[in-house]
Amino acid sequence: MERTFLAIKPDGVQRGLVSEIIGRFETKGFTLVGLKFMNVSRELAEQHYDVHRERPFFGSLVEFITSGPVVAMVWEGEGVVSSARKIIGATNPLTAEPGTIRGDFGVNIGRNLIHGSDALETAQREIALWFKDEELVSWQPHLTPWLK
Ligand code: 3AN
Repeated sequence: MERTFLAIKPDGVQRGLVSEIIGRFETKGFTLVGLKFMNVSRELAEQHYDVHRERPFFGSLVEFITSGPVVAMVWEGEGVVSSARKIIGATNPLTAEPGTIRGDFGVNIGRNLIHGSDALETAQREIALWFKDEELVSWQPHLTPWLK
């Protein structure tokens, strides 16, 4: 089953949006398989954002993600990688559609509340980077017939 990596960034935590954000994936019908509340080391941040190493905002990106605790998560479900990206909304919260997390709560591209893997291969890389195998819980939710 497909899995994706999501992280509520320090601004989402500071603004008290943890339950609101988690709720969007839970009520959609995706399955939570990994969750931890943690501070991010500079090393992990730099590895996570490695593709942006040459971008002018790389330094501030690493600074920001290491500035306070984050909620790191793995979610499972059919098509979860692209669906989660839709639920999250466009990178710039000012152009993100209302109804998306960034569209509803964000105003600043550098403070866009949540990270979501952008493709299946990225998801696999990020899950392996942030979680040990034994931190992931495989389980079958007792879904109502409507979600099967
Ligand atoms: P997304 O998070 O939507 O996948 P990416 O992967 O293009 O967006 O960028 C990673 C992160 O870098 C974004 N979440 C955002 O915090 C930051 N970022 C992207 N573009 C800019 C920018 N022009 N200025 C500042 N920060 C940016």
